[in-house]
Amino acid sequence: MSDLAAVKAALKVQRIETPSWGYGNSGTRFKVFTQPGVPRDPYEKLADAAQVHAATGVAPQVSLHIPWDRVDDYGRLAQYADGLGVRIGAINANVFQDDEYKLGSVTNADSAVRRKAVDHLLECVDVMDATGSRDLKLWFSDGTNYPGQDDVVTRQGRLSEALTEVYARLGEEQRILLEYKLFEPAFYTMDVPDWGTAYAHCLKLGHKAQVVVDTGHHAPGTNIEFIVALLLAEGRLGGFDFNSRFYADDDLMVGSADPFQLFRILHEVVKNGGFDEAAGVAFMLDQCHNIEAKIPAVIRSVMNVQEATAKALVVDLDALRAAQQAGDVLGANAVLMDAYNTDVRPLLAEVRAEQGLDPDPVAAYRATGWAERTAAERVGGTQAGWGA
Ligand code: AFD
Ligand code: MN
Repeated sequence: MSDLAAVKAALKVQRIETPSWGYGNSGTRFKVFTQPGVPRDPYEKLADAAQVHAATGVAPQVSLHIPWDRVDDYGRLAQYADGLGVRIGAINANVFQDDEYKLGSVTNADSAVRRKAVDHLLECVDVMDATGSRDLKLWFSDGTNYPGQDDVVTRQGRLSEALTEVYARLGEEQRILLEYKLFEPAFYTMDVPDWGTAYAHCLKLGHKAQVVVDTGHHAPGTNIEFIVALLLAEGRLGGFDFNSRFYADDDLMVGSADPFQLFRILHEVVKNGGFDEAAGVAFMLDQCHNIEAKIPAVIRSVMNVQEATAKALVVDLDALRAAQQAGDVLGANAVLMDAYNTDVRPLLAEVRAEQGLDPDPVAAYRATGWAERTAAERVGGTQAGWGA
């Protein structure tokens, strides 16, 4: 049986990164519903993220998205974050919103467009130098909508050329996290559609290139934990973009649609050493809150990742391996289900109390009056959203 003291110790050092864009207005292609108190600049986004860390104790890092979070002085922004008790995490490039990128960015047939895109990626590495970020997260919306539109292999060559130039720019401790997505916004082919394509490019680039698994980026029914286990075994799991989906890339609160899948993913992480700091796995959220209040929704996501992690940590791995070795199908499944069916909320309440935190992070946040204060103070200016 797992050593509860070790489980609690592991839960106390867990680090979950929240997305700056999760605090701004967001929506679907049909409508973006604005909310009162939404941040108007990266400083206010960091202030909101700091509320999540204050309530949960495990969310000290915040991903930025450039140009949505562009500022004149990134060193000053990093210092401001430090003053809030948080720090800047991954830098997300954005080569999916400029008009020139309609037919692709780094895989566009027009070399001038490719140059513009690569220059942006290089600008993001400059930002990393200024903020002390380790990770450059690259997601490309590049792809085609119709058979015949462009050549798959030619586009892979353009992608490889761009990635090679950016990889050469990285510092020793910096990484490229290459994120794949099977569908959307391109409807026929995405240029980085699956883990195999991302993995192949990372192998070509070198050890500082790793794969990001966004849990909303697969065909329905995909066994994501299989991909996670294999990438971990190969030393190529750079991190996660956790979110939840019922049908598409819904970017809902983590674990809200399928907590069992989230548990299975974290079981593979724990079992395969992905939870160890040395593994360098970035546990990031990538979600948007279209109708629900943003900060409580991010807190709930962090709590759901904590609960799935706690369940994964209480799996009796010795008993599991013994049953697997013996070919005891039902016994092995029962060991795993025992852990999944364990109510870990009392354990997490103890962990939070031992950290000097309220056992109920959402209630603790609501009691701060932050929502009311920011709704009253953040008047005027332009609320942050996908365009800002
Ligand atoms: C969109 C993309 C992808 C990316 C995120 C941040 O689908 O998940 O990680 O934007 O750029 O959600
Ligand atoms: Mn993502």
